[in-house]
Amino acid sequence: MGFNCGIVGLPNAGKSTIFNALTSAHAEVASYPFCTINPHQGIAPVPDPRLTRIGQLIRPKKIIPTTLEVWDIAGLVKGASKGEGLGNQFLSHIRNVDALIHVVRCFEDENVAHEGERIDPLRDVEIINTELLLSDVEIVSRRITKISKLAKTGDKQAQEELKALKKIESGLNEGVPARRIEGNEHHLKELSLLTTKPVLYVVNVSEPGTDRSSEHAQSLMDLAVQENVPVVTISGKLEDELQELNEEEKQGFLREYGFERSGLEELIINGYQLLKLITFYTTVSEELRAWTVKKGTMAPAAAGKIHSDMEKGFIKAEVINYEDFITAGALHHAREEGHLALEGKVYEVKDGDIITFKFNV
Ligand SMILES: Nc1nc2c(ncn2[C@@H]2O[C@H](COP(=O)(O)OP(=O)(O)OP(=O)(O)O)[C@@H](O)[C@H]2O)c(=O)[nH]1
Ligand SMILES: [Mg+2]
Repeated sequence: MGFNCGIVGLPNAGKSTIFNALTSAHAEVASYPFCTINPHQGIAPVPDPRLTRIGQLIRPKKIIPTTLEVWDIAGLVKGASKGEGLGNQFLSHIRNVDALIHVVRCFEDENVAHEGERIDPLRDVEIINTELLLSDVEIVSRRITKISKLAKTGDKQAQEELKALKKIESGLNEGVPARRIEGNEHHLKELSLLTTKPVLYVVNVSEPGTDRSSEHAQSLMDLAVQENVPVVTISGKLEDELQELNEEEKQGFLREYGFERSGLEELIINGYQLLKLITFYTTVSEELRAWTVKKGTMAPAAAGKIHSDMEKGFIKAEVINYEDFITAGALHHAREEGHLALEGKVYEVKDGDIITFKFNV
């Protein structure tokens, strides 16, 4: 099971461009709205300097990064939740993702159509957020109708759920996303509401200094702070072009612009934090590999990521922390220096652990 992000935003916000850059899959990009009709699914490798560093020290035959799954869907328009545009169908595509990447257009380009007279990121964000809320209201009210009948028969559990749902419904109607309505977690779980999902705003700007992008972007940053939503600024077009370059050219280019890493890397790293994900590493038969688990995952479940047999037959985990490994400079040195810990079934995997699992088959 991979971790999933769904990209939402207005038509021509640059969703497919960013999706392409992320996945280097080539979804159709065009300057007319609704270019994307079917959702596209892609795999984004997670850039990971630690993986590179470990690789330099142990020189494996193969290095395999961990990945995020990304879904690119068609642009939403006002009324999407009621079936307007290509509508509700697209919202249903992202019901099951783990998090939302909300792309907001800040670049100016007279050849690319957009909502309204001018570029206005605050208006755009509000349109999308309203559609997500309305779509959730519909789901909640459907559930309310269903559960009301049960509640009338005197079913205590149904009555309690009904009370919680009504609270959620009125919150949504006032514009409060479900993720900010507290104390209803177990009632929310089954509904897969869109506004319970963690969200990240991606401000799609033009190349540095070419238009009023940065002014537009600032208004969005302010909103993001107010809403407590993480935000990443990237130039979709630039990032997509960067993908055409080899690693060396890319680094040179970034240095020239004074960036430490690409906006795309920034986006993925933030996505990771947003999803509360951590990375652990395995080195088996000359293959160094990074794996992703949710923070709080126990060693057997982490082994199960690799193979279900390894979870079933789990005996122990031999763990060397990344920092200790780097200090020691080699796995056997780390072992000799006493940095290898033997951990059992109740060990919670830590970010950066280098693990060898022992298991029965
Ligand atoms: N100038 C400029 N143009 C961009 C940028 N990002 C995307 N575009 C252009 O905007 C147009 C629309 O981009 P898409 O990525 O197809 O937009 P979308 O959000 O997927 O649109 P729909 O699928 O119709 O919802 C294309 O012509 C892109 O080349 C950018 O950062 N700067
Ligand atoms: Mg598209």
